[in-house]
Amino acid sequence: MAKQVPSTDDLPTYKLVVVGDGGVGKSALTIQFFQKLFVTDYDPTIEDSYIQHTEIDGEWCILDVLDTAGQEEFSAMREQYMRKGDGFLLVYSVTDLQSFENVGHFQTQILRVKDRDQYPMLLVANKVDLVHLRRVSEEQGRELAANLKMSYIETSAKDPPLNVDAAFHDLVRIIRWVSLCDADCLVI
Ligand SMILES: Nc1nc2c(ncn2[C@@H]2O[C@H](COP(=O)(O)OP(=O)(O)O)[C@@H](O)[C@H]2O)c(=O)[nH]1
Ligand SMILES: [Mg+2]
Repeated sequence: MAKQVPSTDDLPTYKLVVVGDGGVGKSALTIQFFQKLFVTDYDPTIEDSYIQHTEIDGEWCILDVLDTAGQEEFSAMREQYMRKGDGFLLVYSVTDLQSFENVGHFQTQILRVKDRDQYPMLLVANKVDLVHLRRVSEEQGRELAANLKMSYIETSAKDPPLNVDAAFHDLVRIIRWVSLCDADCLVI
């Protein structure tokens, strides 16, 4: 029997923001999560948000996700989401060393906007299916995550997807966890 979705009014909403260099797979991950399909030629300039009711660890919630696009040009939508974001997926591609090296800039930007020294974030190493093109190892990824004091997950947005739901769900778990204590428990 289909599960009953509780009325929207009662549900907590989590605003999640997907950031990272162009081409790392932000849109592919977001669309794989929301629409269960792998996109190969999604317009890199499109910045859009998606909403879904979902059940995570037995608790229903509303996920409101912004798939960001473009680094330089001003985007009012992104500014607003950054400010209101409850958690951030920091995505790089394991095939693109530069995107890995740029992760720190995104974290700095978020912490500046939030005026905090910790915030719910998850480091996402995407495109792990491209084994022969891999330039950033799991060890390097985990080391960076430890340095930036965040959790780490390896994903592939390509079919069959790997850890795509897990990435979004883990971020919600981190947000819930932090809201139960305070930001101090982010220090691993
Ligand atoms: N093989 C593989 N390709 C991916 C993966 N994620 C994204 N891509 C491809 O990488 C390119 C850029 O992805 P896109 O989601 O548009 O990147 P964005 O600019 O960060 O939104 C597209 O051709 C995607 O199909 C992945 O996990 N594996
Ligand atoms: Mg995109």
